[in-house]
Amino acid sequence: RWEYRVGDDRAWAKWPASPGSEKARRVAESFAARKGAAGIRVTKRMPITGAEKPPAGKLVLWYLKPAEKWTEALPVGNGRLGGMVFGGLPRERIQLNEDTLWDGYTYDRNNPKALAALPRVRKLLFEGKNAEATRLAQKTMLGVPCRIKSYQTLGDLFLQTEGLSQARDYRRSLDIEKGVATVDYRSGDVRFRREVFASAPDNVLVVRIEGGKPGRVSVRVRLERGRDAETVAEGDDTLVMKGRINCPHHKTGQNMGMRFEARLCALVRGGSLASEGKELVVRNADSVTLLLSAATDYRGGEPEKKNREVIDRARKLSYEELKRRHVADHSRFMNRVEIDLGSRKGPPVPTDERLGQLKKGADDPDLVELYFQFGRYLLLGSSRPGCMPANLQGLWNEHFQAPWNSDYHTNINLQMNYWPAEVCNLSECHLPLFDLMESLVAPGSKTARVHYGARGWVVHHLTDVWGFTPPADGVWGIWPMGAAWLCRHPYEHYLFTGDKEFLRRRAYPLMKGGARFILDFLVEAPPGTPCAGKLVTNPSHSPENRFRLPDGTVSMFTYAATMDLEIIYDLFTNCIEAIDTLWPEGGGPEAAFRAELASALERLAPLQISKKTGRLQEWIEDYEEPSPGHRHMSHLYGLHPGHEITLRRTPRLARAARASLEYRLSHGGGHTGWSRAWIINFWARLEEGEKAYENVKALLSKSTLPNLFDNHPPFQIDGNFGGTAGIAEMLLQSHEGAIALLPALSRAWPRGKVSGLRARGGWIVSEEWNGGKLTAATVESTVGGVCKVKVPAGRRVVSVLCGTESVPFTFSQKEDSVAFRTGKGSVYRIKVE
Ligand code: FUC
Repeated sequence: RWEYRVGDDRAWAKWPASPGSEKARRVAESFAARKGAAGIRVTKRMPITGAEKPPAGKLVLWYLKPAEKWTEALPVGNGRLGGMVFGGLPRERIQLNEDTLWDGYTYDRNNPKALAALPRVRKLLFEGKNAEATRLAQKTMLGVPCRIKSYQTLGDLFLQTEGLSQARDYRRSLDIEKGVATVDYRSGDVRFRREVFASAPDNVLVVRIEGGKPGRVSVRVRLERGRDAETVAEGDDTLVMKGRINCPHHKTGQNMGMRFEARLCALVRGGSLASEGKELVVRNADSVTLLLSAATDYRGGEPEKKNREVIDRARKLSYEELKRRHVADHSRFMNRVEIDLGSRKGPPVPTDERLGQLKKGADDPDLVELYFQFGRYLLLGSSRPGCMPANLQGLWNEHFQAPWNSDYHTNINLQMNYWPAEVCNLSECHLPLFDLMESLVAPGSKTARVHYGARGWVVHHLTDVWGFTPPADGVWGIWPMGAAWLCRHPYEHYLFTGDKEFLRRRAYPLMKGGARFILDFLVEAPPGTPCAGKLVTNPSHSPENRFRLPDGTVSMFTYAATMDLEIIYDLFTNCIEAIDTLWPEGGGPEAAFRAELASALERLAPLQISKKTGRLQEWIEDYEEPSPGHRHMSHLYGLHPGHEITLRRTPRLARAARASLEYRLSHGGGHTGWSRAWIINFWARLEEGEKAYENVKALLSKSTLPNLFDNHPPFQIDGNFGGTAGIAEMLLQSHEGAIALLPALSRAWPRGKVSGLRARGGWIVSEEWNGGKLTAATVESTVGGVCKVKVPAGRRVVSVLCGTESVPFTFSQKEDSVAFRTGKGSVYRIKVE
């Protein structure tokens, strides 16, 4: 079958045609003209037939044809170096990323006009003159300039297999337990296998091509980038792609762009290896191993030197050794959590087909397990200690100008990326976020000072790797709550690990700076406003949503949006708890600060329940909502990720939150991946297993791409992470002072087990259930202390055993939980009936 293809490797369109078909050519040409694409290629697509057998292993994504689109390719990543493997024949494309490779540079983007305008903007907002306030704020309060630059692709590795005209028994797969992508096929009498992985222990991307018979591997290797880079061969076994992002200084025009380099070295067994122009050519080898290292000068140093060192070290190891080291390291993380949702062993079906069946309504617990573990895989792949945190696309991005710059959005997206980190037992993967936060303290303190005359540090609705902290994009960017929200992350890290040293050295200083800013930012609501005399935020937004004022005009800009109040409640109560933990004797050096927080908390404007609708109000005034199905559900922050609103402690608020959620959903809420994922978490917190599950299914069927990437659209990784966290939240919660076992189990998973999830307080938990009922659980105590456990309604704890010894426990009616003492390192088995 022939087809016309237009464009380059990133953007193309195709038309089926017999060669010479004039009509198809004309369509293609006009498309090319419209897109300004480089030209028309007539490509012969090779006949490929799929394999009959599935790959071995349970945690495997697999497919019977190569990826055509990037969103069908399979991701590998070691936290900083990523690849998207297409599995193409005769040409393989592996799109590459290095996690620091960004356009842009650091410079002061604060707006010197902001502070002088602040009192006037505040007054206008309190007076209900929102349009005027918006105009003034737009002129004075945005960063200069207010747009940031993009995270970029590193380029592509192409492998052109020589002498191949057809393939049988084709299968490509990604084993997420091992972290290896594989392409298998047969040609003639030979079986071929390609393996790709990104090794963390050896810091390289590894590609291996093997022929089942000696001398059958012939391939041309290229390394390319569409911009700002040159590739040269070095000797006969190495390609070096070197470049510098073209980024002119905003005043002088001098290039400030980052320097980068990728170095690829080929090792062959048998046959020959030579460089021809910009390619390496492997002929008649038994096998070839490619090692690729990439680096930038983002953290200083010479990319060339770093790459040379990495490659020199890696090439001393055999392929088998590299793979063994990688698999051991990778699976050590993956195997911490096992999940079985009562999978039915049906006929083995490729992943894209399974997704298709689910879209038609099928239940597929196996696919949910795979999706859950894939979320963990993606976090491990995009956020290893010492690397950049997972951005909007994690690590994987093929663009020079990515959607939303593939940046760090801090009004839901970056935070959602880290929701699974602790509960899903990848606590280390949380660390890059704290590094980023610490790097934002200095610039964020300057923005706090220049824009608000405040102490502490602030981040608005997005940031980048260059320390961007002022308001971005438009008036909706004047949302100074990013840092305050982020601060719950290091505190959660402490709660889950019990690591007091971390709390003292890293979490608390970040939290204190975040709270310091808020204390200075809060103002008293003037007479005539609801909650007059109370402390409120101003200016304020409920992220990206709008409301209708009594005069009929629509605005986004306001004061005291509900989410602000919830974030502040969360941050201040966490700070107070942290102080009480670190300085139990009255707050020690932090006593005065503690008192300030406590008094501000008391004066903070309360959450409002609408008298008209019974819903939790999104704004302090009961405005009409022009977008009732808006994707953001910011006012439910107190339900999740916060815990200001819970079923037992604040039943009235919980009912109101539920009413808001139902209203959103009945108007089309959840239409983006992350929004849908958030809804799973809300329902889980409301202990509504069926509703949570409906949304798991909706996430998979409406917002999931063939490679299981989340689809905003376009691809955005937050939905993957939020979905994984939501599934965990259905199975285990710990935000109310006790470990809640199976709080929101769905009937779709009548029997199953999960092990290795973590709970606040330093517990590692496993659960088993049958007939929809919890049967047993174990709790491993990693820090000691009293363990409180809550079982689902209708179940009762009959015994707690440590080894063979029975452990005394008490039952508290009030807390509806049992409590027992634990010793650090011991495992407790809880029997339930
Ligand atoms: C927020 C959302 C958008 C998108 C963007 C990256 O601003 O409102 O839906 O996810 O982040």
